[in-house]
This record gives sequence, structure tokens and C-alpha cells, in this order.
Amino acid sequence: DDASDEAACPGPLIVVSNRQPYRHEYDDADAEDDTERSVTVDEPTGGLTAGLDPVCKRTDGTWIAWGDGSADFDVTDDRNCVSVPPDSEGYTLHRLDLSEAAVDSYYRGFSNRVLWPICHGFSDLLEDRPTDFEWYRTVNERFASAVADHATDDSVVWIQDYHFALAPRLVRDSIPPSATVAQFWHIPWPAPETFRDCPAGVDVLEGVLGNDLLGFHVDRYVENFLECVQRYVPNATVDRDQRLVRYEGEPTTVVATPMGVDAASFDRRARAADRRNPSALLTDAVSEETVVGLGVDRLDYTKGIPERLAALERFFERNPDWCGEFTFVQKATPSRTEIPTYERYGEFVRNEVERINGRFESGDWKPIVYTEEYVEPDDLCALYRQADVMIVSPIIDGMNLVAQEYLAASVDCDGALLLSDRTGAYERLGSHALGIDPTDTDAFARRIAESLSMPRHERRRRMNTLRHRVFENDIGSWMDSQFDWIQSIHEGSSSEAID
Ligand code: ADQ
Repeated sequence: DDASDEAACPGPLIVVSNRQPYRHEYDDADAEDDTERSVTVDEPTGGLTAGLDPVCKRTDGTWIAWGDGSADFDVTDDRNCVSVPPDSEGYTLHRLDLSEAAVDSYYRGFSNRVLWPICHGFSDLLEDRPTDFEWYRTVNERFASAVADHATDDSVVWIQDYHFALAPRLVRDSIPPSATVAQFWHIPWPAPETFRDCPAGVDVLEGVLGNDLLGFHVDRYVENFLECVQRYVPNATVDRDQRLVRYEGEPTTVVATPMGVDAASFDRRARAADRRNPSALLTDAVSEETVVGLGVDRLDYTKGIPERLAALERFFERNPDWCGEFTFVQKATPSRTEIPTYERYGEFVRNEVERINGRFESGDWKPIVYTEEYVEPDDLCALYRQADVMIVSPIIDGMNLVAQEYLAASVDCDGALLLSDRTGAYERLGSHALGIDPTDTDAFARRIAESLSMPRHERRRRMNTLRHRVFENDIGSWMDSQFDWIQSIHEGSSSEAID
């Protein structure tokens, strides 16, 4: 019943991602010798893994990733190249061991202090430290050579995200021409005026142009990318209509294929949740009558959490009747905490929550319940189902899966979604969601009030349409469209080869 079972990949798949799909750990901590210890494998989390697993299995594929998180696991162990998933023939997971210096520069440096802020238009947060780019190149080279070790004539290499801007060209140059190189860029691509500030920007563009296929979530990022190429890679030919770039004789097709979620699974988990006995996270904070608002985000400056808190503060100022009746639950996951900007952001958010709570709380009631605990998938679905209003307010977001997960889990069809109009998700879902400009505090606060007083039939009408879209464009259909593109490029290149 899995939609991704239908996805046709025209050859053995090689996935490249920063995060590994499975973590392995030794079971028996007391064993004297590592080789005597058995190994357990975590169930994977995340839609991408769930979606790609069956494809990797079917094509006898390989997944190449940084071996982070298996802290206790000797990454030089032979089992570092293992068969996954557990208890099946599976496919090969090839983990790369990266030194602390490499991780600090490649991951916490060029990836997250340069490319992340640049792509999201936060140039003022850019930190260009001396050796970061060289490490980024070195790590990209290591991934590319791991790909070359596994690639065959009909391989399909599918590189994930901005951690690997240089790898596509390196891979292209080291594997058979009949194999396909594709990449999906999960975050926005900025306009040329912003990209201009990117250190080593031309290397980044030339690296990415090593792909046969380059995917973004929405049209705007495709157009920004093509403009950047036109502006900064003078030797490239850009066909804006065909969305095709030719550089050094090699074509790159650029497409917008918006990513969805495993809607059926969120729906199923939400139905299994007990409405009267909701997620343990809520039981202390919220009574059965309380109207619940919800936010679920990584603690990242792109997610617009302070703007959301400001709007909630304004809302309680203007609508004192809702004090004691409405509680906003903010689930924030600490992220990239070794980067000072993130540390400061987290601190600011926590202080704001405390300040606003101090202003309005009375008796047992607090306006904002804030937690940084990890939420298990079942609990997350219970929370989604319980929430009367979901607020997703990024300053900018490539797509945003949380909004789609909320819709998929809203099985009672009675919730409302407030969604920033600067997210890829808004471009997909349109005005059936309640659009907000996260920086316009007054209008945002009015939207919150509007969502709480919206007639039930109106909420249902919107929710039905939105759920329909999320089910139509789920993770399976996203992969189908990727593989359809890959297939057509693959066929094109093999007929070129015959000519
Ligand atoms: P992210 O910036 O991480 O992803 P998002 O798309 O919202 O943002 O995905 C976050 C994921 O983490 C969701 O699946 C969510 O359920 C999960 N999550 C967050 N907090 C959690 C918690 N406390 N407990 C459990 N799960 C939690 C990047 C881009 C996005 C793009 C995705 C996919 O920034 O724009 O949508 O990749 O391409």
C-alpha cells in the first residue's frame, strides 16, 4: 500500500546524504572485544528514509552518509559498510568517518555558517571562517570517491541537499557517462543579489552544474538558480524556458518537484491516538476544555519563532477573554547548538516565553507551554490531532513539512492552519491555509483571533481541501516525479551514447 513501491528507478540507486538513515550501536557494552559484540539498528525516522528504503532495497542500492550518531560504534569496523534495513536482504549502508575538524568545518562551517544563511537570505549571519571551504571540498571529495567505488554503468546517484554542492561535478567526472547524477536541494535558492555574497559562489555553482538533474521545491528557486548561473557563470548557456543549462558541453535539467510527507502514515497514527487521553506532553498543561494552538520547529532563526511569540503576545493583549481559555504549545528542537548564533537564538526564545508567560499567566494557566523534548512520532501525531490551530510562521522555508504533517494528521477535519506566505508549502497549499506575513505582528495577531472564531463549517471546508492536496502530493508522488525525470534523462543520455 506504499505509494513509493510504485516509484520506478531506472538503475541501482546510490543515495548520498549528510545524515545516515539508520544508526547502529553495539549491544553488549561489557564484551571485551568489539568483534564479539552484537550490533543493533535503530528504526529510521524521517520521511525521506521511509520513502527511499523500498527503492534502495528493490534496486540493491547503496546509501552513503556521515557515520555520526553511532558514537559508540567503531567506524573503522567492517560493519561500517553494512546491509540494512535489519532482518532483510536490504541494501548497503556505507558510512564515512569524519574527523572532528572535518565536521566542524564542513558541517558546522561552510554548510551551516555560509550556505544555510545565504540560501535563506540571512547574509548578515554569514560567517566565513578561514579553512571551512577547503574542508567542505575535502569532504565532498571523500563522498564523491565513495560514490565512485559503488557506481556501475546504470547507477542512479541521488545526492541530497546543500552539504554537497561540489560533489556532483566530482562524481560526474569519476563514474561512467551512462550513469545518472541527480541532486535535490532541500532549501531555497536565493536571488543573484543575495547569492553574490556567497564565498566561493562560482565553485558552488560549477559544482552543482555537474548534475544531470537538479531539483528544487518550487519554481521561484529554479528561477533564482538559473539567474545566478546566467549572472555568475558566463561560460554556461541558460535556456530559461526549457530550464536547461549547458556548461562545458554537459546539460543540467532544473526542475521544481515539491516534496510531500507520508500522509497515510500520519493519518493512521493520528487515528490510533486517543483523543480523550492526549499526548503526555499536554496532560499537565492543558485541560480538556482548553483550546490548543501548536508550533513544532527546529530552533532555527529561519522558523520565525520570536515573530510568532510577538503575535501571540499581541493577541492576548487585544483579546483578554482568551486568557485562561487558549494555550499555545511550542515544541522546539534544539539544533546546531555548537554554532553561537543558534545558541543565542535559543536563549532569546526561552526568555521571550518566560517574559510573555509572566505577563499573562494566572493560577494554573499559562499562555505558552514551551518544551524542547524530543517527541516520538505517535505523540507528535496525537499533538497534531489535538491542536485546534497550528501556527507555521517561518521567515523563509524551502518547503516546510510540519504544515503538511499537521494536515495529514488532522483526521477530525476541525483544525485550522496559519501558514507563512514565505514557505514553499504556502505556494503548494495556497490560500486554503490562513496566510500570514510573520513580520506583520498586528495582522498576524488578528489571524490568530480569526482562526479561533472561524465557524466550524468553514474550518472543515478548508481542511478538506488542504488534506486532499497533501494526500495527492505525498512523499510517494514526489519520488515518482523525481524518478520520472531521472528516467527520461537516463534514456536521453543512453541514446546520445549510442549516437
Ligand atoms: P527542516 O528545516 O528541518 O527541513 P521541516 O520541513 O519542517 O524543516 O521538517 C522538520 C521535520 O522534523 C518534520 O518532519 C518534523 O516532524 C520533525 N520535527 C521537528 N521537531 C520535532 C520534534 N520536536 N520531535 C519530533 N520531530 C520533530 C528542511 C528544509 C525544509 C524542507 C525539508 C524537506 O528546511 O524547508 O521542507 O528540509 O525538504
